Amino acid sequence: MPSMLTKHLIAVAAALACSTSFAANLADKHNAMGGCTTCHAVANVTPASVADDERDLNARCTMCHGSYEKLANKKLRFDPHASHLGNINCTSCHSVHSKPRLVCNDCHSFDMKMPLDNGKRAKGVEGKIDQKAVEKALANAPRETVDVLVIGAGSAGMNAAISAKRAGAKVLLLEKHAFSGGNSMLAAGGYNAVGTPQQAKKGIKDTVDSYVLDTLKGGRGKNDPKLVRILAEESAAGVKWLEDMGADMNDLKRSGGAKVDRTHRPTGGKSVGPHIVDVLRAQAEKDGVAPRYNSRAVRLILDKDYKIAGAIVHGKHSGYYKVAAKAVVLATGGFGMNKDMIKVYRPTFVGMTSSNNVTSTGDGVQMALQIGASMTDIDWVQAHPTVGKASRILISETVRGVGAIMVNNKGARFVNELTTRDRASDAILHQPGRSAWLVFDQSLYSSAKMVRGYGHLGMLKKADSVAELAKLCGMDVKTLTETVKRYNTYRANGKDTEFGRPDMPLAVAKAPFYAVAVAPGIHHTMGGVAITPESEVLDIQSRPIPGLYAAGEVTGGVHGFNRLGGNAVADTVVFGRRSGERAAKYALGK
Ligand code: MEZ
Repeated sequence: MPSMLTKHLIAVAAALACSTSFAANLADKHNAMGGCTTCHAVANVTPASVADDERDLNARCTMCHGSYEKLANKKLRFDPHASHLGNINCTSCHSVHSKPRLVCNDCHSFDMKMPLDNGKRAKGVEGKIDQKAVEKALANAPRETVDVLVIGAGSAGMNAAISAKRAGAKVLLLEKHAFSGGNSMLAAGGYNAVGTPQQAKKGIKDTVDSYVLDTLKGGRGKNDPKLVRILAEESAAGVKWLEDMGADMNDLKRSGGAKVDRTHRPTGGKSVGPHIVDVLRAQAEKDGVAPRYNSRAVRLILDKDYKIAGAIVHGKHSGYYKVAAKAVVLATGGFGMNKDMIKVYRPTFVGMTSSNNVTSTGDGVQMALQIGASMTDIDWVQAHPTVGKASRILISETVRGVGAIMVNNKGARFVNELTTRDRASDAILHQPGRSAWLVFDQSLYSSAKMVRGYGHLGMLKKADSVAELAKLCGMDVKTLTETVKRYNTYRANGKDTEFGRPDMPLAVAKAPFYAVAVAPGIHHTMGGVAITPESEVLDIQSRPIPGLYAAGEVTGGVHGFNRLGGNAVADTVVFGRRSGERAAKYALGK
């Protein structure tokens, strides 16, 4: 049975195919209306006359076609103009000079077959680097000069750019993709913080020490304790910083491995990532540090004293050029989507699905390695236990946090659902079929917006009774019925005597009942460039490389062997801010 999403896409594909105006390519159609100047500012278009971020082109698209709001077809179940409202540009999806096709998988990586998908992925993100052109650009004078160059416009990069700008630096923020967000955009669960008004309001007693202890325990004691303490100490200030920009962080829940509720997220259980990425992007625009899209840093430059001097950048239209910078912040994310790096650093995960954004290709690690940076914990890669089995969509830890149980393909529970990710993933991989189901009821479905989102995408099985649900999912009816009954008794008694689940916020009791198939997938690369508490990148002799800073998933040391849910967003905000401030201070000689 095709999923709801697939059915919808088939309808969109049919509409595209029938539309004569889409027959060849959009350029022909636009040409007929007035030539190149319909879309471009000049008649004799050359690559150099098109800005890499395509801002002008996008302004022209909406000038004629109307805003995203106007284009959104409210009658459609899925309309990217509505779901991506303002957070991507027209040219992120529509390439005017080529035949129209559905490009959802260029970014989303739904595992399901897409109609009108020719299998070719956008090249901008991972195209082969032309080393000769890099050498040529290195020999040339810089095309521009800044104080601080920030590479990567996910949460870490945008936080760094905003901080550096506010500290008085001239900043350039680069993003290799056509839109901002990176893996942060996909973060569902929340942001771990201690000592916030949200915790006080709920009467939650928490301390920095407790946060540090949970994080070290989750990381099997392999984390850098100094980095962990900074993460905890500055976590609440990071929440306030986001709130001052307009973020809603008012919902509070518990993530796996935490002793108390300290995971902050938007009201109503909305996903945290897209929300804070929207807030940060708007703030970056306001502060004059909007990301320059379609611009990939490919090489870091050192001067003769082994100090950072800038980077070589590849612009989608402008080609290779040099940016001179006194300081560089690497905020390029992890390498969960780089198959070659996974093969080298975590061979046991070869072939495993991944929840990551297509941008997570390890560029920062590779550029840093090239100039002799030191790596820490580089082979520690986290599998998230619950990636959607028929897609690469992450089923957030929140779903278990707010009450779902996890059963195997027979219908039996097999692990404390709130244990750490490495243990939960390992437990699933020991079950028949190496996969599992999350099972929950209508109360949970109604309480969390993100869960309704999975329903919207057609990922959920739904039935009026537990027995029917078991049949629908191919589980053993008696096993699932008894599992649910036993779990509800544990909840009523306040003690899970079977698996020791510490928190059971909801029973599985109110029809209809739901299930979603899940399996472990590569989620976070804990290792990366080694940094000091000041976010300075270390060389192989553990000395800071002057002028080079890093933050977020490109770094190692914060999370140890296993990252706790909610600590990635905290990491990007705390160390993003820190790296930006420190880089600005260094660049300005303060
Ligand atoms: O921090 C994360 O990776 C997280 C909370 C993910 C999730 O399951 O939602």
